[in-house]
Amino acid sequence: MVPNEANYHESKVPQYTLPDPLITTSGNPVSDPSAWTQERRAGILQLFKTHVYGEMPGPLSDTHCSILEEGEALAGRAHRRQIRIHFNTNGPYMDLLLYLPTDATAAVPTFLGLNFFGNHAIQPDPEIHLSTQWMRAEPKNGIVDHRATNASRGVLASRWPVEKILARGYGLATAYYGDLDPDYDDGYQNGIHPLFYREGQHRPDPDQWGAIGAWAWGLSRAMDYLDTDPKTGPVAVLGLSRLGKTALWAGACDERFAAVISNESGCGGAALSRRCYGETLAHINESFPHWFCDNFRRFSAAEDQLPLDQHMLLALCAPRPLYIASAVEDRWCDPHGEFLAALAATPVYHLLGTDGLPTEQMPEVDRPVMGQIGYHIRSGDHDLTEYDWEQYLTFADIHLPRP
Ligand code: GTR
Repeated sequence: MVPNEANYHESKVPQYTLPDPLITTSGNPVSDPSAWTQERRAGILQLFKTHVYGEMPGPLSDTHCSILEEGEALAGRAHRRQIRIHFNTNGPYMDLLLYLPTDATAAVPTFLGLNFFGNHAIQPDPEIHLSTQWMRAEPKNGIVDHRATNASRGVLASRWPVEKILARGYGLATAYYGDLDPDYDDGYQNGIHPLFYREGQHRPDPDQWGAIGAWAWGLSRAMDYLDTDPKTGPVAVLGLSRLGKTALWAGACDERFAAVISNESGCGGAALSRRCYGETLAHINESFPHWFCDNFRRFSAAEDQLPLDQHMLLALCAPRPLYIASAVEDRWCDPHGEFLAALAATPVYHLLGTDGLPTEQMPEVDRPVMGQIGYHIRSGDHDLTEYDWEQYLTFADIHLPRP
């Protein structure tokens, strides 16, 4: 099926009714926090597993870590550590790059996010190991024949203002998403999926994880490591675009993440699917058949049949701090649909005793709002910018506890 052209007119958004996160599938109201925590939350999580991102396995029992390198960085202002997380004895691994401020006297809250082109792409720091595993199938950013070269060192530095993050007293941890699963439709042969196939299985079942599930699984393995490190405090998980979808899914599945930040995650992320504005399920399933579980394809051009919508994914983060960021020119991601999803998740935040999104009106461009849910729509296009980071740092100052 060839998807229709994207709709960019509010007047052409179809009439829709969102499923109510506070009414169970059997029609009962969820009226107290324990009914949410003990029942409804698990029910919604299961809906997302079955229909959207797929079931995700737990950690492997023989996962172990080795320190690849450790030293001073950024003229002595940072302590850098590179950790190789081996998922099993001889199989694939993920390299975690961690920067901590050297002047910290106690554990520091830390941002964790996957990156697009390898750890070495986030900083021109020559000590960072060149990612050697599969690269995005794009002949740019110093990638030749799907392999990183030295020409890709620091190419994504604008998205990772390490000095600013450290100067504000935070740590930063990142890993390359291709270490977990290469971002193309390879029938799930080259990433971590085969580690979990039962005998005779060659691809995930229709309700089992796709690439987003695998990337989110990797974020939880990074969290396993950070949990063991006395120098890192609460962890905020964040990501841009497909990695923003991933951050939301990781935050929903793994409540150890103390805060969740979605930077322009759009369709299949923070944006409401039923609005069919910008990218639709038909577009995304056609272009990226490997991102979601196979069951999700049943909802291409049938959004109203979904037993959920993306506001319920945001509600799975409640009552933890959640930040949703859009950009005004990034209409493909449906900024208004991202805002409306945050608003529609707010009743769950209220039930759990927090304010959620502190406004019902879509804020002006470059005017962030910060309650337990934060939101901004900044000027410019699809990207993770210093402006975005400044809001996340302020949001973290408000919400992430320090000892
Ligand atoms: C686009 C895709 C979006 C978004 C983006 C990205 O092509 O349609 O859903 O995820 O890629 O990840 O950069």
